[in-house]
Amino acid sequence: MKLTRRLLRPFSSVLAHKLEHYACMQPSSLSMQEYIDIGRKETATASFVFVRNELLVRLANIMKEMTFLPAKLLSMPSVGRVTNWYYQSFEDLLYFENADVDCSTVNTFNDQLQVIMKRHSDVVKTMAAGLLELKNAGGISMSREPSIQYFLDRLYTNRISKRMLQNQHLVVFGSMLPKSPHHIGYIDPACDVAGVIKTAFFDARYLCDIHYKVSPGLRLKCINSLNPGKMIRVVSVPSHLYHVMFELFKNAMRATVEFNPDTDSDELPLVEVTVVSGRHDLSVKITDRGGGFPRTNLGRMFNFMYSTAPSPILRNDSEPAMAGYGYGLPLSRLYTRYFLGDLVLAPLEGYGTDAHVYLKAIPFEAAEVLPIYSNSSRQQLTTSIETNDWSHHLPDHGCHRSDLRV
Ligand code: W6P
Repeated sequence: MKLTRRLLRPFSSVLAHKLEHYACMQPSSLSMQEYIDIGRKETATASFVFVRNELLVRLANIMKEMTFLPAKLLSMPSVGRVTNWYYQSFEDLLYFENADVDCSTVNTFNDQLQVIMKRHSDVVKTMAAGLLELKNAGGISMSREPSIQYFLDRLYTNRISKRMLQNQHLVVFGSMLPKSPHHIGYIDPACDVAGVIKTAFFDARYLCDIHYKVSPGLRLKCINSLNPGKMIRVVSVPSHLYHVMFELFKNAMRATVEFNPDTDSDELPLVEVTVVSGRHDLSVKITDRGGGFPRTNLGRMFNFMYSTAPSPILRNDSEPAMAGYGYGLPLSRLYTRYFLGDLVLAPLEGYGTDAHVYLKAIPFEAAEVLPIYSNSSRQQLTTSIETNDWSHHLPDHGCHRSDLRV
């Protein structure tokens, strides 16, 4: 059977040894400034040498964590497909480990990177399918669910970081085209934040109009606290910002429309956005009057396992494109946290919701947050927390561990 063969794919002892070797090395976190400097000053061969090693390290670190996932999860067909992609890519990259550092190697390497990027393009979708398979197979002990959330946060952060690295290399030193000539890979050194926000808003509004025939308008306020009156421009990854804002706007619009039935578009309460650039932070507040939600729901809105459930409360299958509450919110928060920003929801139940997005405004400070394989992460993955030592669950835990409070 095809599946069995895949699951039993031979993994040579050489490869196993290399995996241990690279998993012992710590990923190097780069700041936005360092990414820009590499793009501007480095040579293709120097970038190759760095990316070759760093990708192997980042791959090995997360692959090592995968091996400690609950056996039942690992045995799900879709999860097996994902893990095989990782082993395949690790092997593909090892091929370059001792290659001559010259133009021809760099060209072959770049072609291989494109293949790897494509191979991994459906990781999120396929892992989601794997979680659904797990659920349909009777699920897993509640006490192990926090381990899965912990792992998925790290898997997707690791994935965001590798795609950043690969993309930067391929745009600057390969044949991949940037979105605009002044971009350095994914990075826009003078990102027009308000422009990205408006684009995300009108794209979300377009979907909202299709699904509900109505949609709320936008009130956008921009405050450049350092240079009053001047446009806000920061070093940023516009595609990440777009992804986050688009997700938040879909949620805000859906809530606004559903909380105000039989209301024309021009009567719906506006979605209000405030953008403020400070010395350290770029802050965005998105205020909707969509009725908010109870504070106790906060944790589950960022929970991958919970969001996998085709739950009638959170899912409406007749509205796939505006469904919201899928993986959109947890992934968006990972995008913001990846460069040391954050995403926080503050509901006012019965009235509306404030969503805050924070990004680092200083490119030296905007450094990658990367998962590092260690004894501690292995413990998080393998320990089940059965007993809750608090009388009640508090909002924002989102899971069953009492040891998460800081
Ligand atoms: C809601 C639920 C939500 C999630 C994310 C952003 C805004 C909103 N508004 O009611």
